[in-house]
Amino acid sequence: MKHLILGTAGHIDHGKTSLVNALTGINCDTHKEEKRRGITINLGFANLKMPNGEKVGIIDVPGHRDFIHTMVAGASGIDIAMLVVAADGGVMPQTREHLRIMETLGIKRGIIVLTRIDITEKDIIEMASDEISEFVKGSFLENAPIVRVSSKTREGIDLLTETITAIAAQTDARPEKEIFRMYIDRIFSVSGFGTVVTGSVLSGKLTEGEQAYLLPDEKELRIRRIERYGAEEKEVVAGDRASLNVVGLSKEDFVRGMLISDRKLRNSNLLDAKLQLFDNGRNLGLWTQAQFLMGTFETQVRVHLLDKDILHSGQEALVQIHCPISCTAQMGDHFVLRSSSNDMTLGGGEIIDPAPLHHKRRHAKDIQSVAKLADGKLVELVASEVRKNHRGISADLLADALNISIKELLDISKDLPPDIAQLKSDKTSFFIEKKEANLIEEQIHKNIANFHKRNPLTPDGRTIEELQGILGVNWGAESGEMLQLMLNSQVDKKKLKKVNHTWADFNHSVENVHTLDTQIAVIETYLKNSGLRTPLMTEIETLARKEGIDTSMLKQILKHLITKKNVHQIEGNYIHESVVAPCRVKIVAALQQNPDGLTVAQFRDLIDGNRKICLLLYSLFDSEGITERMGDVRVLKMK
Ligand SMILES: Nc1nc2c(ncn2[C@@H]2O[C@H](COP(=O)(O)OP(=O)(O)OP(=O)(O)O)[C@@H](O)[C@H]2O)c(=O)[nH]1
Ligand SMILES: [Mg+2]
Repeated sequence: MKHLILGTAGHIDHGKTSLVNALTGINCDTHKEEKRRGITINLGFANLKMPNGEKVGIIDVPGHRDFIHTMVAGASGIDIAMLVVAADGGVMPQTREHLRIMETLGIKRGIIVLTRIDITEKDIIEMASDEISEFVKGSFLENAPIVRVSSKTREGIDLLTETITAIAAQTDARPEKEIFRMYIDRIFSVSGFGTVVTGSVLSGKLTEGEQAYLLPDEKELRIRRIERYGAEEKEVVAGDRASLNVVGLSKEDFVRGMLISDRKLRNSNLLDAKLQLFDNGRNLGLWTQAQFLMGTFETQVRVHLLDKDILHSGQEALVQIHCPISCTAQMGDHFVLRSSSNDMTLGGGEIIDPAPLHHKRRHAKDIQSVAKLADGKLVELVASEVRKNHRGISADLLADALNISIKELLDISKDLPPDIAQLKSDKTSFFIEKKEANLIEEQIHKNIANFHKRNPLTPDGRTIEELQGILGVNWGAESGEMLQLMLNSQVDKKKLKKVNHTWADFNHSVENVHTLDTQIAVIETYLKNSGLRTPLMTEIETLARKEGIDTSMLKQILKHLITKKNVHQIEGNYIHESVVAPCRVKIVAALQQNPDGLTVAQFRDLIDGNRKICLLLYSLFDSEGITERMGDVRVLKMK
């Protein structure tokens, strides 16, 4: 089953609403004001059951020139255009304007309907038909069928239904995109149900019970019930008119232009776009105030020309659009631009970058990169986003930044330009510009080399947290993981090695360091010669200073001696193993003789030392698993 929406278009009073009524039996002009004035003001919704049993959604738009923004909102989600021209009226201003708008919105298929033939002379109908054929030349309706009907007598209505069926068969379903997006075009409360919103599903699908978001507010919603053409459904997909009963949204939360999506999408006040002006004599200067219409979203914007100083009527340019409010767009979204006074449609175009940098100075390089994106290649947009993130970006954040799904991103990642590197882990991927990755690697090596220079006696290098801080690779929860991948690859290349949770230079080795041999010897000899008189730290420091060893170097030397097991650090005291070893032998022998244990005083007598060293040694032997404490005495620890 195909999911398609057909939209009417055409000048006021040419018979659009009457035609929809004749086709479907549904009268779209339901509002009091519409009935009173005899014109359409709001969008109308209907559906047509085709002879093959499938349904096509119909949106009826107003023809009045004051309601062009409503027409744009309605036409934004349609697949097939039905341009309605009264045979007794011919091509009129909004026939022209609506056709241009639909072309701008990227609509590719359509039908032309000549109405009111029951009240029009035959030769006038012929003239109108010729006029319209001439008028649509060069547009997407050039080869569209022209069907003559009377909504009053129903002449031609069956033929029109058949024609719609045939066109629907030829129309491709919307390209599959994963993210669900739907502009809300109506919101109302239904007693017993709560809030209901309707719209044309632009992309993706939504299932009953699923979680969704109101954008740009990011309010969380739940989809309680889904209807499509008045019947309950489990899901809606792109090309459907959907009616969603949502939990978590009240009418007060709603502002025109809001979207429903199954994902939080990024907003921006800046948009890069390709703008085409209509050929109606209006030029644009470097900066122009204009009315911007996209889906149901509508705001005054400032348009900044990027690659031209003046944009002539009928011409195309790259522009940066400055919105006063956040806008949620995707690459390829279509928009319409009207004059600020809202009396004329100026043109329209396509979004290139939904969240660009501010191109303040119109640098040639920036414009070139926007121009590259203008070809509509997603892979270029991805590359450009990666280049904006000097320290790399995860697949998740990248997809979020571009309002695309991770699957879409990973599908095209193999086609990324050669300056972009992809680092893959089991769980995800990271993207970074190669020159930036090289820069980070260089910084890593430089930093680790410096660290070794300052800490020659430790085999350790830098921890990942330290490196992350130093390099500024700190853009999110996963940035450490990206750095880890970069470090692992350096390990594979034998440039780095992993030492005790740190990364060290591959060739770094304490054994190779002899620059401090003299200083080490001074400290070690001092500790050896101190014997049972445990030196105070201040005494060691004084000696070190005299020898030109600063505090940080002293710490390293002590750590080095401890690592080599030449020195013991016990409760802040440093005692050489040559002092400890004979005591160890003596106490083991004595305790073997005295299974009831020895007190500190007895130990003191045994080694002829002081109380302090005895306490320290007992504590050391306890930690070595030789002795254990039993009340006032130490005994041999039973193995
Ligand atoms: N005799 C005759 N009258 C028609 C036909 N179609 C429409 N009309 C009349 O033309 C007038 C305008 O018709 P609508 O269907 O409201 O026109 P519309 O294009 O929807 O107008 P807007 O929505 O305001 O732009 C109404 O009075 C209709 O009754 C037709 O085929 N034959
Ligand atoms: Mg109407």
